[in-house]
Amino acid sequence: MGHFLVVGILVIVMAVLTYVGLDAAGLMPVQASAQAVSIDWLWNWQLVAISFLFSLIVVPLIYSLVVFRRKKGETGDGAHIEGNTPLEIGWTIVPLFIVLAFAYMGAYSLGQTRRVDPTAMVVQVKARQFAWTFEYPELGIVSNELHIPVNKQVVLKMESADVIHSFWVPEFRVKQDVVPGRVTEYRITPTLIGDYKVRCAELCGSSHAYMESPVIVDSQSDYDAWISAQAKIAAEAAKTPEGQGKLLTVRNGCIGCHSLDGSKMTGPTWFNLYGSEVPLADGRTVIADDAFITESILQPKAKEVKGFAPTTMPAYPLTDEEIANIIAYLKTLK
Ligand code: HEC
Ligand SMILES: [Cu+2]
Repeated sequence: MGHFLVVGILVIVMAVLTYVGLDAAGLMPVQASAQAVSIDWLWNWQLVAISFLFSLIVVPLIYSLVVFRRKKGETGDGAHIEGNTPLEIGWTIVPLFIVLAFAYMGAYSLGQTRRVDPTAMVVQVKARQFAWTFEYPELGIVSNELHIPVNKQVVLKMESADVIHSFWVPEFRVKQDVVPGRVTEYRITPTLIGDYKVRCAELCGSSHAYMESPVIVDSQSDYDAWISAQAKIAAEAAKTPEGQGKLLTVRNGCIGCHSLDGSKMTGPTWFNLYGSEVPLADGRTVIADDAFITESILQPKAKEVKGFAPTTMPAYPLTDEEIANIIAYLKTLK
């Protein structure tokens, strides 16, 4: 009995130390949403269970190795033990209840994260290789940054233009796949003002690792200011062809692959592109005029720019007017 008492105490001490260590390791980023509360609660109980089970295995193991090792001159066999029915019933029933308890806690936590606020604000999200676009349908705003007001539920209605992506902001905890041909929903009630980042959490192609966009949780007044500034920009842009062209490149996610400042991304930069000589993979060069740009948008595979993979750019079936607007915009980038 003395051994059981000692091992029992050691297991509890080890479990507490393991839990305190894991908790202090700061495995989670800050908690920035109402949904994160129930997830962190569940996670915390998982840590308790993990710490206890770890100790329950490791402590008796090490204790036996040390205390029951063969002493000098000992040559006999150990005691022969044949089964123990109460023990077997015990170690079946107790884990059964623990698993059932965790199933209940998991379901409860899932329910909490899916809680619907009927007044939630809607933002439309479009995911494509390799950019996120956010549309505020009631406000006519399109952006590559997601701005949301603090302490208000937002529902993201998400669609993919190509393959499966996944919307993940670690500080909000919840994650949702974006699947082509379907609209998936992501509900979030941000509770902490700050700058975060959405990352794509589903391997979606060569530039998957760069598929991230700012997610900004604003105070209500900062949010209102951002909305009115964006609305003004959109209204102003809609008046000129180049402004409309710029909006099109945001809406279609072109700037997920093309930089405006000369830096190289998945695609060639647009800085000083119009009228320049573009080297092609087959050794020829072409002038980036209206015809070449139009062809590059409608049939990206027709001419391959040197140093880039033509397969990465999807064809965009845009109208003549839209393409003319984009060209007008490209001309301004110098
Ligand atoms: C997935 C990444 C990606 C997206 C999104 C994308 N492109 Fe491209 N684009 C490329 C790559 C890579 C090339 C170079 C290879 C080639 O010629 O196809 C390219 C080439 C081009 C060219 C050829 C001239 C040059 O040197 O830049 C134009 C013009 C262009 N893209 C316009 C657009 C427009 C307009 C959009 C949005 C409607 C767009 N692209 C969206 C990757 C992309
Ligand atoms: Cu992705």
